[in-house]
Amino acid sequence: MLQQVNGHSLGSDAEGRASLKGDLREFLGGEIPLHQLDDLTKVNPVTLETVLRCLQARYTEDIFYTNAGCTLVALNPFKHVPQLYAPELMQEYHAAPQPQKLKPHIFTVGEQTYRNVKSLIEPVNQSIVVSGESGAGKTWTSRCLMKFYAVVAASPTSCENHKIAERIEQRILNSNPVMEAFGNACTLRNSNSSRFGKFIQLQLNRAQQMTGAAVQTYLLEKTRVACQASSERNFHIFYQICKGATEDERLQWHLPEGTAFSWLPNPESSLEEDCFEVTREAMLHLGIDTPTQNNIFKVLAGLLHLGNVHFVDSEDEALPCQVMDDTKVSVRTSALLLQLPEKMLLESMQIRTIKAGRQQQVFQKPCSRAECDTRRDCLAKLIYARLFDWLVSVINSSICADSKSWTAFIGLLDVYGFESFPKNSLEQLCINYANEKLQQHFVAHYLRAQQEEYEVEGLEWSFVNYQDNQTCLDLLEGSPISICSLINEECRLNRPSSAAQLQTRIESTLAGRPCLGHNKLSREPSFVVVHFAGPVRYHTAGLVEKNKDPVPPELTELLQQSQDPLLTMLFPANPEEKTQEELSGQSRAPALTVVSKFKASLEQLLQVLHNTTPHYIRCIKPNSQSQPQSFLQEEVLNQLEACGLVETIHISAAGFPIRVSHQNFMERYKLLRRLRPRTSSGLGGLEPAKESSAPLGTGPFCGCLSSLVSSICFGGLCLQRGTRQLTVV
Ligand code: AD9
Ligand code: MG
Repeated sequence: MLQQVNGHSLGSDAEGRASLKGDLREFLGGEIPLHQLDDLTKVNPVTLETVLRCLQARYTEDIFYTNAGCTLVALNPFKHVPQLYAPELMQEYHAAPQPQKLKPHIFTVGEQTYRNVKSLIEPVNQSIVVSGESGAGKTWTSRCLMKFYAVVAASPTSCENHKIAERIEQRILNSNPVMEAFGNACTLRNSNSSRFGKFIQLQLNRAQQMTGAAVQTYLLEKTRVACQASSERNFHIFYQICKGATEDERLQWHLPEGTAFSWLPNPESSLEEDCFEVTREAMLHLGIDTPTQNNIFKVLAGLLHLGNVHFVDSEDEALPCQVMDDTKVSVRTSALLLQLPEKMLLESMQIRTIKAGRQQQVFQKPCSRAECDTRRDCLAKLIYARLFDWLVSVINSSICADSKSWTAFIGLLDVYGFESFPKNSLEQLCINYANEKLQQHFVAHYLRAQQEEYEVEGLEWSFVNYQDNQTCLDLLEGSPISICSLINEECRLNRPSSAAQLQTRIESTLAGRPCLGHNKLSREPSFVVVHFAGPVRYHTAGLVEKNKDPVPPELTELLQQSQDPLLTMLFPANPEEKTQEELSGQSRAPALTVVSKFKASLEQLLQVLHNTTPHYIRCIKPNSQSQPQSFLQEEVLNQLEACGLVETIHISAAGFPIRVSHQNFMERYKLLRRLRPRTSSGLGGLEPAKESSAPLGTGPFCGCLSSLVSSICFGGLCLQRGTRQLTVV
């Protein structure tokens, strides 16, 4: 099944390049068809156009993976290609003496990463950073890699400390449908878009068997529970419940067929919602029993009814905002499902409690209609976010190995892709900020670090220019003043500021910054950031409030009154430690803002990544309609440009991708030393290279050596750069 592509061997690489001399037209008519070029470093010349044409030629032939030096480019097929992910193929890559000689595949990356863990001294932690824009295939790729490790790193024993005796890797895989049901949703860009970031560490023991895993999540887009952009949807789980519940469950959860819910827009059928059984089964395997599951679904049904509560202005001065008559039943049903006193539920949305003065006297103030809506939405977001965090902790306790049973990990990073919608807010700002940070990690780790290393070692090297996104990060997070600091300051000052004021502040304070785009043609207050992946307009309306993310203390107090077992656990009456939300509602001390918390968790993630050997997979979306067999050049070009793929290829092609230790090198080529008599001038002799050169033939080198060149020459052998000639000196 596999086509043996020998592009990585030294000999064929040299031939490949030789045949590529000249321009692409000559090459196209040459012997190797464009679609057979499995490494973009072999395209000559390397330009956006040639790279694009090569990828397109491969896509047309249903070849979705292509090497680009140190990274793997993954084109989204937008169709099922089961044979591409078959377990036999996984085993084939796993068993291959040199997996890099097989067709480019995510399994090559997976296998190389796996082998990299092993080292003579201590196992080395690895990470695979999967990037790409929304819908490009990051989650799919991560899932496939998890399946790959579940096959190749399977542990021989089943898990004992669990009711269902089963293999740990199966449980790790089961975390995917659960997390996707609760954390993914249909957006304009992707019908299964991850609305949270995820870093999963697959834990390996000394025998390289997977003994557990730990999941870390980032910034769930909880606003989606109560507010969905037009043509978008709520989290999948809500649709799954409504479609998949049995008659009996419908009765229990007050979900008669055909009920319309405000928070369940676009209820027309989609594939994701057919998965209720899969979600339930996976939850069961993770240790969430059926009664607990039913409790979760009942609470979620309670949220749907809460969303149907609508308020209207009234003449009553004491209570100027009342529940719309025909939605009173929704208050009742919601209170019933959440096991809350109905009156208290209603009052917590309609009346604000203010504590003032030294004695903290309590005053009550009726809320406006807008405030009632905000408090209703806040209640739903609060419950959903706690539920999601709790699920993650349950998953972790079910899959995490104890610290003695693992020695290294392979981290898989799947964060939401770069986003630019007609309207962008704080969520997109955070998402795109995360993507900027990851791009910088790539730039710093690969593009900059490599070139600096060559310079330090005095190797002949002409610096390849690349797009450094530091200026954009300075604009977003730099000190002392940046977009984040200005938004945070507005929160801290706690003053009423309009959307227009925030726009003016950002534009005047940060005027002249290169990445602050021109803000023309906008009727609504906004600002533009020129990201590495393109300009994005952020609307300032509601930005400060979202960043504060205040939780009125009455709402937490209300939930502490619930008789529901799940809510009692999520909102304990006497929490040992006050949570951030509770603090932000009660104290005058400035609470951590959403941006600050996100920034801190991102720093932590980058620190972890920094301490691993990274591998990169760039997912590319061939068209924005999610159609198979459609490769839209303009759209792909933008993505190639945004991720600096051409620069990456240039550096990989011209650089020294292979590092071989002196010891290994000598071990392998010591035979050749006998070709010449040993000179008397020290170890191996350091005379200038002679004419007589021994061709290296096929070997593991696809380029040349860098940091070890001096030691190689010192050993008496010199591998000349670019010539593939081993010279005996
Ligand atoms: V987002 O940033 O979470 O919005 P992702 O994660 O990059 O996005 P995702 O993995 O969800 O995108 O892929 C989008 C869709 O493309 C999937 O739901 C699949 O229908 C489709 N896809 C992606 N990769 C493959 C593949 N290798 N084979 C088949 C694929 N279909
Ligand atoms: Mg995703």
